[in-house]
Amino acid sequence: MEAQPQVKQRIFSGIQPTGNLTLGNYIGALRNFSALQNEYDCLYSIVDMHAITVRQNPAELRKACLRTMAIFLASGLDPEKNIIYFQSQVSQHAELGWILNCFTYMGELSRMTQFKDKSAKHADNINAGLFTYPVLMAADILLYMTNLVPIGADQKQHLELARDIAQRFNALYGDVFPVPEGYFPKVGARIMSLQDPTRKMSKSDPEECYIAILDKPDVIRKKLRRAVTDSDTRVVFDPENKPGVANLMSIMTALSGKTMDEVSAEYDGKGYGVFKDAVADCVISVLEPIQNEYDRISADKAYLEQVMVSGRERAARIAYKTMLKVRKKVGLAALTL
Ligand code: ATP
Ligand code: LTN
Repeated sequence: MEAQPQVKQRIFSGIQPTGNLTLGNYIGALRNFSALQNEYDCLYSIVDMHAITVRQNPAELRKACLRTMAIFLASGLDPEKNIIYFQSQVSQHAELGWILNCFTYMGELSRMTQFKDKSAKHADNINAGLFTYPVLMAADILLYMTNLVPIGADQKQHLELARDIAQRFNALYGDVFPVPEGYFPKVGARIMSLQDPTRKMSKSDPEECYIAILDKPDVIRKKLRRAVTDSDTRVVFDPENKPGVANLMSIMTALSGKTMDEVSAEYDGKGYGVFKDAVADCVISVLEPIQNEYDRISADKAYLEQVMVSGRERAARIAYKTMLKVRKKVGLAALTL
């Protein structure tokens, strides 16, 4: 008998088109996206519906969506191998999101730390979407029968909830959804702010706190020179007592492939100035080629449009199939006669 071709496992991940993508997004998520593209069947989405849980300028949001897609492509994602698309253009995300809302408890959502952080940050707009955000994320993942989700450490709690929802749904209706696993980078799952290394680097924080993927070399160098360290001079990995230095070491380790011990042996005793410049060299050598690709790709609007349309169509085909199944299980009216 002929051997059956092995069906590839499915990957889904999303990034919000809010502000400028950072080095944290790159190391925590984007870099893994392209590393996994050959072995898995991948969907990578620009999750614009998640972005509107915080008030956005409409013209800016539209631009940020295209910019994010161009960064996906510039970082090495092949649009033939992967499905790259805008979340809001596949309406089944919202449809499944609603259904899963009915299988999620208020108590579970109130425990989400991102909700607590974001509602403290946007106290004037604590809307219901911000509260149910993790349910839409669960819908994103389950809509494609996803097995693996590459994310940074800050999304672990949301993924756990998606797993709980999948298990709850399966317990009621039979094995509908695979229970998705997280895929976290070994180093750099949580890159910290350059100005407050006890908090995660976030693209919605002030400029000097993060390195943007599109920051020019002189800006990168300046931001790293000003990064908060400590009054000691040792280059050793001690996240508790030396969070600033530990963060810079993580960045270098993640990008260069060197171990913490190698980085320490090379720079300990040379002073923070020399070490920071070496980190800058390393970051620039990774980001500069991406920036060049970005300039080329973002000038080609017709190409971006083509990727957008093809991604949307391919994603929608899978989403439609899942919804036929889910609607049937839950008892909603069939879509076809
Ligand atoms: P915002 O600041 O607007 O909340 P964000 O950068 O935290 O944005 P996303 O754009 O949605 O959030 O993040 C996309 C991916 O990047 C997620 O997988 C997230 O875990 C990862 N990520 C975000 N920040 C970091 C970081 N500092 N270190 C590692 N991974 C990160
Ligand atoms: N919640 C994530 C972005 C996100 C996502 C997803 C990640 C939305 N849907 C599905 C992985 C899978 C964030 O805020 N970083």
